[in-house]
Parts: sequence; structure tokens; C-alpha cells
Amino acid sequence: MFNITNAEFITSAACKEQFIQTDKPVIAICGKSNVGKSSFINMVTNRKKLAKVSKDPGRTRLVNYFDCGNFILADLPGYGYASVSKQEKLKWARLMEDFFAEKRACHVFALCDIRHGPNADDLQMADYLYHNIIPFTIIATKADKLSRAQTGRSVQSIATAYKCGAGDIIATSAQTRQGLEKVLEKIELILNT
Ligand SMILES: Nc1nc2c(ncn2[C@@H]2O[C@H](COP(=O)(O)OP(=O)(O)O)[C@@H](O)[C@H]2O)c(=O)[nH]1
Ligand SMILES: [Mg+2]
Repeated sequence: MFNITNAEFITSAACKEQFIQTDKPVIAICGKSNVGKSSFINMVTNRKKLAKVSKDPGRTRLVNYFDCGNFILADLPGYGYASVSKQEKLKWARLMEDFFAEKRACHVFALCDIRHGPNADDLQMADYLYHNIIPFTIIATKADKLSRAQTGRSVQSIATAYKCGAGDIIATSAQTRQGLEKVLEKIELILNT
């Protein structure tokens, strides 16, 4: 099985001038603040503290890049943080527009919490990716919070909300590492196409 070792933090970008230029394929991670993006990156890279995990949703709007050897992971700034000002939301939207306008991300892992499913922001994000023809995979995070049966039901209803098949959704847990193999298989597939 393909495994990621020696992943390293590269840099953070606060604006498009700071986006990295690379020949390596870039896989981006998006989702609400607190959905588990950093934890997901740590799980995938087998590193405990590569990406900073925090209980309090951060306010910093940065794209964090991680070198994973033959590809790059880009941790996108989270959205949906209630107490963010309108001005900050606009800043976030511009950063995302700039990021995706460069057409550098060959795939996006769009994370949503398995307990709550996608909200309007998540669906809007997926809509944006769909309309801009950016391939993406839905990752349902924090699966350890649900029983097996609940997980199956939840994945089904998340698939309905996104209008995709349940088989297209990967349920993961950064805590139990559930779903890691499927994610690695997906990455392998992305890199080989
Ligand atoms: N139980 C559980 N908690 C998780 C999981 N992933 C993340 N968390 C918790 O959710 C909070 C936010 O995680 P983080 O990775 O920083 O989310 P981010 O804001 O999207 O980067 C932290 O308290 C994590 O410990 C998971 O798979 N299971
Ligand atoms: Mg984070």
C-alpha cells in the first residue's frame, strides 16, 4: 500500500502572490473551520503535529502547503465561522477565487462533519467546484462519533444532499484512522490519472 512518509510543511500564503509555483500535483483540502482539515492532513501524512489542530476555529486566512514527496497538499482556510466580519468573508472568497483561478489543484477533498452533513456553505463550495470543473471527493469526518449503522445512514443522507452516490463518499476518523486506506487509494488514483 502506498504510504506518505517525510511530509513537510512548505509555507503559508495569505494572498495570491504567495501561492507556491510547483510542477507537482496539488491536492487541496477544504471545509468549514473545525471540520477536521488539519487532523485529516496529519492522518494522511502519518504525522501527529504537521498541521496545527485546534479546538477553537482559527481566524487566520491562510493556504498552508505541505510537501508529500510526489505531490503537495494545500490546506485551505476554513469557512463558516459565525463571528467573522463581512470584510473577512470577502477576503476569504477572494483568496479562494485566486487559488482556484490558477487551476493548480488537480483534486479537492471537501470535508464535512459526518454528524451534521453539509450545510449551505458546504453545498455552495461543492457547487463552485462542480461548476469550475475541479474534481473533488467528499470526505465525511469524525466517523468515530457514530456507530457503524449510524455511519452508513449518515453517508447515505450526505450523498443525497450532495447529489452523488454513497460510494463516492469516504467516511474517515483522524482518531481511529478509519478510511485512511480509501483516502490513500484515492490519492494514488488521482496521481496516476
Ligand atoms: N473525534 C474526532 N475529533 C476530531 C477528528 N478530527 C478532528 N477532530 C477535532 O476537531 C477539532 C478541529 O480539528 P482541526 O483538525 O483543527 O479542524 P480544522 O479547523 O478543519 O483544521 C479538534 O478539536 C480536533 O481534535 C476526528 O476524526 N474525530
Ligand atoms: Mg486547520
